[in-house]
Amino acid sequence: MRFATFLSGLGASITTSLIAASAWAQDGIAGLETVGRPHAEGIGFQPAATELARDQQWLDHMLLWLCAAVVALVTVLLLVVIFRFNSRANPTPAKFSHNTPIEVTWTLVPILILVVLGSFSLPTLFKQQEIPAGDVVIKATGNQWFWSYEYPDQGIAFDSFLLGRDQLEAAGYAPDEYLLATDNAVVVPVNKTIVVQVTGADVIHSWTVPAFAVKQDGVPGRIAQLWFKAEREGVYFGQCSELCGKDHAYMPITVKVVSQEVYDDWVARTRTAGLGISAPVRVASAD
Ligand SMILES: [Cu+2]
Repeated sequence: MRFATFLSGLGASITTSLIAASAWAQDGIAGLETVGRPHAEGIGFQPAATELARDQQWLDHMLLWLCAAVVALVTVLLLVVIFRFNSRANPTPAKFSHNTPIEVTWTLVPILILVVLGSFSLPTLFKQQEIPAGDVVIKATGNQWFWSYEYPDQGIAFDSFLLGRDQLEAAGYAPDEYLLATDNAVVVPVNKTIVVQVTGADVIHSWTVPAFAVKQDGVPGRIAQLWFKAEREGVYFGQCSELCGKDHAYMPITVKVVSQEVYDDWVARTRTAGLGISAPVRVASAD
């Protein structure tokens, strides 16, 4: 059964590559800009493409400054202890064991810090977890080791497999997008609320796209939801982020964010392309 799925996916992959190559030749499209992807030796976040991602990155930077302030304070206190209260500088140490003002202070200040943390992080968390009504609903199922997608309202379903190094160019991806690019891409309209229902077919996987700030475990037997509203057209990459077995590193996620017209065109062509295929997006034809 699984082998059959793999074979059909492989077939779909080859067909898609061929369709992709011909569509690109016809339209001569430069393709979408690649926005959300990791870079070698990068240490920052990927560009924030959703409100959730902007919130998350702002929160991260704020917390970094708060942590830095705490580290600086503790370092200063340690230095004071080391230099002012060593046995040479302070030969007769004080013997008292209680100091109420200090104890009240070191209890209240951490509480205050936690209140500040909570008042900024909880709204961000709730915004992620309160799922709005989706303009487009997609079901993403993690399998060992690929993702399958269904657009129940559009009658679309396909599997999404890793592209081999030799397949990247024909599908319009750069050579260093190996391990990120898939044969069948998820396509969504820009500035629309997308709800993704995530589950797993065998073990736990995780559907993650860093530039959208979404990460949701797909647990067999359960449906979890995530949402995002991408504000910028382009290609975004993600990867399965829950260790799921031998080929965990080989089940990436490719999302193409396009205009509503290009999306509608894609839906129409994907429906006629037959089961198991995500048609290539035609960006130039809509411009
Ligand atoms: Cu995995």
